[in-house]
Amino acid sequence: MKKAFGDQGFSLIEILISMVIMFLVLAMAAQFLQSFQRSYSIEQEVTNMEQGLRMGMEFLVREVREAGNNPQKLTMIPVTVDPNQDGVNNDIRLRRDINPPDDWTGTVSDPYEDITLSYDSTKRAIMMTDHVTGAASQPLVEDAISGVTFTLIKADGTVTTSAGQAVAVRIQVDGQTKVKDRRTNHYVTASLTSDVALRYR
Ligand SMILES: [Ca+2]
Ligand SMILES: [Ca+2]
Repeated sequence: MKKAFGDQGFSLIEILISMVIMFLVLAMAAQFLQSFQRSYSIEQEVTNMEQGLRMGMEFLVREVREAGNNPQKLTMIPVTVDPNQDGVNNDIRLRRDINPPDDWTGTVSDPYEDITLSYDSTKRAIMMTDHVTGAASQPLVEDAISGVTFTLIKADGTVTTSAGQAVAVRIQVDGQTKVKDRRTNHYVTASLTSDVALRYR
């Protein structure tokens, strides 16, 4: 008399079904791990981008705050927005007397006293050019910034193009992740804005 399969162990069908279930569980686990990894890598990208934004903004605020520092009443134009005059306000020229000694001709002539800060879309970075030393532009905060805008602000809070009327420089720094969030198929973006009072006013 033939014994039922159930009495002596697993039937072929049972083994097949349990293999299929095991396979499904493994596949689900793999999928979960993969999506976790994806979200982790975009989180890391967002953190990097936000750090770059903060560093870029801190740097720009520090530099703009020094504009017009002028203890010896030298002749200088402290702030010029769009110094390359291409109509895009992603560059600013700053003059300040911050390093001794000063020459008697009344110019800002020491390193870092006459600089242009500008946005480079190729490097996705802020560049600094020192007009005194003639040193080549140096990229700062590379690969995190997607745009920089400088705007002159009047005492009543409105925008002006006249440096003579400006009491502050509004700095906007935009950031964008290097890769897209695969869940949304979009880059993650963020912006910071800061008004820096001009000290020569
Ligand atoms: Ca420009
Ligand atoms: Ca000086």
